[in-house]
Amino acid sequence: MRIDLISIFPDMVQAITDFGVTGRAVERGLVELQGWNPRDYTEDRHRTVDDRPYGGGPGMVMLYAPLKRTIQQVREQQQQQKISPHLIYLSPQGAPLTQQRVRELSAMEGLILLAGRYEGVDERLIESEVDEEISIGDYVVSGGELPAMVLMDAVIRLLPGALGHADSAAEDSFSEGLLDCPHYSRPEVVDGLGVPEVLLSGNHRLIADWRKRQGQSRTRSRRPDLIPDGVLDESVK
Ligand code: 9D3
Repeated sequence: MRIDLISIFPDMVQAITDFGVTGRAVERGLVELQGWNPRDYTEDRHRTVDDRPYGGGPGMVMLYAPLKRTIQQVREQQQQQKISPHLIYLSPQGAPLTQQRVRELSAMEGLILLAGRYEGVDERLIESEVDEEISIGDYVVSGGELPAMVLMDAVIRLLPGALGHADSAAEDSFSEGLLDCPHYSRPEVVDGLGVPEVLLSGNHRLIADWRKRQGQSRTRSRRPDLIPDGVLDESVK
């Protein structure tokens, strides 16, 4: 997969390329990642990427022309690799990102992620170039870069070969979509706090059943919105 990030802070992709699961995926060549700065595609002496909004009001708007030229460069590069990329604008007005959408995006050959700053980008660019607008949730962050990195992380870890065996198995398990069970490790007692007996029993059927019920009851109490009607065992209620 190829992912291009368009941002006035393109170096922020290093959070993805230099660390952890996503860093290893880049090393292994599972994903090719490149940052692009629209400031490099300006044509004025001040390298202007933003201006005041028509109609007045606070804040600035990202200019159409430098973004359009940047997108054209990126599209050219992806086309050289025979890729027709899907262009996503990270925006508070977008549809909230879900694991279902992450799975679909991870099957695509090429993504272009457009991260805005200031109040956002000129609407005409969205109309002519953007395939999809995505938000990461109903809270305000300062720009589209962190949302773009959240999306990249979620997508890249699903690429075949990115995760270790244990993780990929967990991804497929029945518990997908519900909250996880609690986890414990050594020592058996810490500050007088023990470990649930069942986890020390060696009975793997009993342990699997306990974990499933723990996940279900936590989901019921903390995130009832995640539970489709009629899914949980009667006995958990
Ligand atoms: C007048 C209100 N504006 C500023 C408070 C709106 C606004 C503009 C730009 C709010 C946030 C941003 C920058 N955020 C993003 O670009 C963004 C975002 C987010 O803030 N929350 C969740 N998902 C996303 S995706 C992109």
